[in-house]
Amino acid sequence: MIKNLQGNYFDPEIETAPREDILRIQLEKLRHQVAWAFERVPWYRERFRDLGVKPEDIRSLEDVRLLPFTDKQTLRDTYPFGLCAIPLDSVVRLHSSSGTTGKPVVIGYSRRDLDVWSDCVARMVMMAGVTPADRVQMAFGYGMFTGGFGLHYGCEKLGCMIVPAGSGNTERHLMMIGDYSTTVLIATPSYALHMCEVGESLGFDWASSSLRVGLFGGEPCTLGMRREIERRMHIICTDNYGLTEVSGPGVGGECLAARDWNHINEDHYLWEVINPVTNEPLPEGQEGELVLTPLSKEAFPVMRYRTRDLTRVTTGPCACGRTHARMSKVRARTDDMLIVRGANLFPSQVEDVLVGIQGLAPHYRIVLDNEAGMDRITVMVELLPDAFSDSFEQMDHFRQHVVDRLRQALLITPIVKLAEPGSIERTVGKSKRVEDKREKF
Ligand code: DLL
Repeated sequence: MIKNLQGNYFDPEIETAPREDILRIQLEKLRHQVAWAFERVPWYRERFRDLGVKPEDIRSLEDVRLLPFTDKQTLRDTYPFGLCAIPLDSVVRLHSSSGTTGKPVVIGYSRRDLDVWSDCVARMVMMAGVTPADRVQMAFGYGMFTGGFGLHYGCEKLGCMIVPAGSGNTERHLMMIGDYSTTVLIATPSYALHMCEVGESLGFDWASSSLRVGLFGGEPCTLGMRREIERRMHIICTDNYGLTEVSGPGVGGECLAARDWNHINEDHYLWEVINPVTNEPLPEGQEGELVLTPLSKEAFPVMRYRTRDLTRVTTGPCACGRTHARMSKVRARTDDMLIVRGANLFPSQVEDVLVGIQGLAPHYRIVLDNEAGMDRITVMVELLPDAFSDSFEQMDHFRQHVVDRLRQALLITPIVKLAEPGSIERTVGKSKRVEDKREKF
């Protein structure tokens, strides 16, 4: 049941501020951030000099385009503390995101940075319908990953009772839901799905459990996957978005009025959407790469961070009463795009097809390799126990049906392997669904 579409704000004054006020705050803060980074971080001073830009050149929000982009590589090149704008003894926390190669990306936080971060998280938690009366169970890890601590302090700021269980140990999670009557679950959507499955196998009664809201994030969740979790857990699944380089979770979150969008905390993040190839700005509403400039960062100012996440943004009014812009759910990253025999495809397209086929479980892997110099794509997907049959013919017929559905959507013909129930590895954090074993020529 969805109620309280309006009036459920953590910081009503700013969350419902007229747009012209938001834009004015953004410009003030942008100018301050630019001067802050220029004065304190030699890396920015050099880039500004190369581009012939001075802080006083920033006179309007559009002038953000004068500034240099940053990306993961910038943080690797300046690893660990090259972008730090405050004395290291004023840094009170470090987090990092695990890169797949080389050094991680590390970000430091001042005390004020942590305060702003937990405000942002508290807002988006409340947007999802969570109140101080809720009991929140944490299934993110509390390590260098920003998910655990980020959501923990946001929920605590809101006044919830938080159960810091951490990632993994699904049976213990189920026990805690039962024993502590927790009402909110924080997890990646793929782990939530795994919890559904383990719960069902142990006879856990999701329908009468106390859980009512899922705060899920850290990875994409297709509409089909969301419906699946909602149906099996009997909760409302909400999405929230963020990334380590600009703080962590809390960049944006889903309100209960506009379920397919996440409101961006615009007084703390300036967004741009650009064409990822030409780097040119795109008009509002068009899909492109999200570029973020945090506006309140003391310790690690980051300018025009290239998120690689594909989204579109609207500033149109929202029924929840919030005036902050909304970004569409991130379904893919520019670097997720697979090019298979010249065709472009995103893993989320495969997922969309699979979750729409009765008899398949939402657990799959995509493997790419070469055969005789040609790209080959194999989709391994689990069968639901009920769909399993001893008849080879029936199974092959079903497999062919999956191939046909994928071919219609992707315009290439994959190999499909139907896997036994439970045979595809589950993860406690972010799922890894694609394995690219192709030789690079
Ligand atoms: O995943 C921060 C986070 C933690 C957000 C928990 C929400 C909840 P990183 O590990 O640095 O930080 O990964 C950031 O994960 O650029 C997206 O590609 C992806 N991502 C994060 N949230 C979502 C989401 C955290 N809601 C990267 N939907 C981002 C889709 C997401 N992708």
